[in-house]
Order: sequence, then structure tokens, then C-alpha cells
Amino acid sequence: MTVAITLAGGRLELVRGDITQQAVDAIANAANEALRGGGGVDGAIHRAAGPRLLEELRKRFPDGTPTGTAVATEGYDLPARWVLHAVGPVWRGGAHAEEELLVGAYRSCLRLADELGARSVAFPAISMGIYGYPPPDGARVAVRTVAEHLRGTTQITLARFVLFSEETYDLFTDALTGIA
Ligand code: AR6
Repeated sequence: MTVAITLAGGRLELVRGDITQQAVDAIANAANEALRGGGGVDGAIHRAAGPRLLEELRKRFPDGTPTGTAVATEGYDLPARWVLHAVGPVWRGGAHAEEELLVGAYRSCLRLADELGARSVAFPAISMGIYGYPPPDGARVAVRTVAEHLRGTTQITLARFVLFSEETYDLFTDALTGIA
């Protein structure tokens, strides 16, 4: 299942699947501030990339990174060359700058991807698992933020959301319909 739209020179795709299997230049991770691995997609990425991923994070980012930002590492055993470790917000009711921080997490990944020269980037639904961001809003923020970047000055020609469940995939499809 794939839906896609073209924006300026870039393609925005939605697919169902596992982000660790994506043969793109960079994949984003839904990490936490400590950057020491975890559950969910973070756990899956660390398992698939191998132990060198954690070694690099420990060495280069001993203090982690704040919510709303991202850092880049190599992809090691993953098909992707780079991993963009983004920290989305924990949902705390909506009055704690959650939307701004979620936008920041996606934008930081997009900026890093451009700095690295990545042309294709895949994203999970950041903050929409354990961190509890409300599903329709999280999908809208994600699609809107990535679409805005593709419409601007960027080398990215493919941005793909890789959604694990059918439910999340359907929410992103609705969000994409909203901006198309
Ligand atoms: N590929 C794509 N999406 C996935 C995969 C996968 N292999 N596995 C899970 N998802 P979550 P968060 C989906 O909880 O809410 C970790 O412990 C999942 O179904 O992974 O940002 C970190 O270390 C959901 O839709 O991330 C942090 O502590 C989405 O990915 C915390 O969880 C995000 O769910 C971050 O929580």
C-alpha cells in the first residue's frame, strides 16, 4: 500500500511497513533525550543497526539531545546510511508546547538530512506510540511539516512515512488528503 503526492521537486509517500527495512539514505528514529535506546521503533532500529550505533551515540552525544531536536549517526548494519535520532515530546495535555516540539523534531531531521546530502528520508510516526501524542493531530503535524520542507529549498527528493499499523497509515492518509 503506497499513497504519494508530488510537491515542488519532492515526492511525499506513505507506506505501511518496518522502517528498519527501508533502503533510503536516512531514516529517522523516535528516540528519547538520553539517546541510549529504548522500546518501540527505537529498540527496533538499535537491534537492526547493531551495537556500534549505541557506541557512537555514547561517544558523540554524552549528554543526549533536548526534546524537539535531532542528531545524526551512521546506520551501521541498516540499509540506510544514516539514522536521524529525533526526540519528540511526551504528550502532557497539549499546553506544554507539544506541537512546536513535534514540528522541531521533524524539522531537525530534515535539516540534518540536507546537511548530510541525503536525498531520500524515511520517518516513523514520532511521539505517536509510547509518548502518547493524539493520533489525528500527530499525523497532521507530521505531514504538514515535511510537506512544507519539500516545498522549500531542499535536496530531498523523497520523504516517506513508514507506518507500522493500518490505523496509523489511515490517519496519515487522511492528513495527506488534507494538504494535497
Ligand atoms: N517501523 C516503523 N514504525 C514503528 C516500528 C518500526 N519498526 N516500531 C514501532 N513503530 P514509539 P514515541 C511505530 O513508541 O511515541 C522509545 O522507548 C509505533 O507503532 O516507538 O516517539 C524511545 O526510546 C508508533 O506508531 O515512539 C522513547 O523513550 C511509532 O512508531 C519513546 O519510545 C512511534 O512509537 C519514544 O516514544
